Amino acid sequence: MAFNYITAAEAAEMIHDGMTLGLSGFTAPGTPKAISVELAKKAEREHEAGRPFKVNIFTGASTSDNVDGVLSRANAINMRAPYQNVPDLRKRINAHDCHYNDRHLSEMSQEMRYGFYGDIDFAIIEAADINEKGEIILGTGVGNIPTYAHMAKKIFIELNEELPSALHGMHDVIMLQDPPRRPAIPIYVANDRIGSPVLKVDPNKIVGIVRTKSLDGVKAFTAPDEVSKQIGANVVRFLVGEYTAGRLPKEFLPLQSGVGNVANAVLYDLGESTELPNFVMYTEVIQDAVLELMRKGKCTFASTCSMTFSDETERKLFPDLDFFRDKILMRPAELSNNPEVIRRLGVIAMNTALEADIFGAVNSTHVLGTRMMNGIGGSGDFTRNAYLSIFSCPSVSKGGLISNIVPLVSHVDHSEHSVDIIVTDQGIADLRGKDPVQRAYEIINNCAHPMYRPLLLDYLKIGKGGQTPHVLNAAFAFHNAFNATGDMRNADFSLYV
Ligand code: 0RQ
Repeated sequence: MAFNYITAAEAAEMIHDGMTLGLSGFTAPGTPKAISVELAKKAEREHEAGRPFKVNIFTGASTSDNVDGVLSRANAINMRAPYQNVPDLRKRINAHDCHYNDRHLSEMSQEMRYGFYGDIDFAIIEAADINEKGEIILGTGVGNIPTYAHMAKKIFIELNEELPSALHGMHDVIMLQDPPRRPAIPIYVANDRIGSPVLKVDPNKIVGIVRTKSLDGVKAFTAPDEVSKQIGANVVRFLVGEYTAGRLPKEFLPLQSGVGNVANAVLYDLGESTELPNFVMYTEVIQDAVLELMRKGKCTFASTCSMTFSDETERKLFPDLDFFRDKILMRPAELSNNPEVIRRLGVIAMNTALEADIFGAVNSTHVLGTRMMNGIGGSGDFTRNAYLSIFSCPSVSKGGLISNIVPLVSHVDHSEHSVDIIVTDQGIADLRGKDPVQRAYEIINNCAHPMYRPLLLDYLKIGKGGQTPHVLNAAFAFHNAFNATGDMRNADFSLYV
């Protein structure tokens, strides 16, 4: 069938106040880039005319400034899920201008199908190619688009000329069946393929194709700072210790790694390690470091939801896809982050904390307990189901004014029941097989910054017993001191006990 080629502005005109949009992609890669920009302009015009205009936006994970940035500056987002990381949207969320539903990424598709969020008016899909049967070669990220496309009443395609059709064969597209009829997921090794290389949609639902031409806009990593390097070295030291002690199988286990500079530094260090064997990844994002590890042969395969590469790396990758086609498989989030598969494969999960407490609970999302940073993302999907769950963070933030090891986390994303190892620039705390007080000494002595250790030990001393000896009215003394004086070192337990 002949498709209708339209402009992004024409597409935006078809989207009305209160509608729900489901977008392809996961992080910036794979996320549509043009219609949302025109939609933001439309929202501004509508607001100037005194009319309400907001839409609900569902994605795979975070997007880019072209979606969350422009739309939140235009105050055009009503409901947003399941993850974001854009400063302007963060401001809207914390000001309650936007309802943010921070969800486990593996659950978003199924919850959408279960009807928890209502209908989808438009799916917007970034594509490398499409044929008249509605078979789409997706871009560099998948996210939840199989479900959104299936449920959407109408579909827009953004056909991005920067994306080579040689991406064909790098996707494993599937929509899982829902309970009570979901069969076992037949992934027994990371590179078992169970879906289709293309996303099939009903061509009659496609109301317009918008031509675009732009890379994903991910910035290149800066060289890791000293603290990130130290954390990376400590994670690798821990893994080497486990491997040589025989607590990891000879062929090693698949790795999951979060995003950011620390995650990138860890992967570089893994690549340098001569004591660890070659490895595969079962993860949700792969960053620049992974491509280099693949060229070296150190990482032999990656199952992921997106290739979160910088533009510089994408430019080098696209002419070389023949080399990478059997080494990278991009899957929907309900598969890349699937608890059943993560548990079966024995994934080693490596994620980042904002703060951890002395008993092993982790806060990944809320700055000082109240302000949303990004969201839980896929960290919970992996942490809860991993063979080994590792969290890392610097021992202090803001030049030492904040200790990232605190008596009690100000918000819990990952409880002590799910966290095995905490790593900071100071060292490694191994929480396995330890009771709460043993864990507290392990964390304080190995992970807390030396300037905070005496204070944390004091907190343990004022405890009056119990399995987890918290002193409830003193448990937030660090956070209260920061709020009152701008420095957690001013925590004074005598004020509370
Ligand atoms: O603030 O930027 O003003 O200096 O928080 O801190 O150390 O640069 O951390 O960029 O690695 O992000 C947990 C947010 C870490 C991220 C988090 C301040 C600090 C700085 C950022 P400045 P860093 P990173 C894969 C899995 C959840 C989702 C997830 C995240 C800023 O990793 O969102 O894991 N994780 N997904 O100064 C107050 C503290 C603080 C603090 C740091 N304790 N209190 N401020 N900061 N610690 C990805 C996906 O799911 C797609």
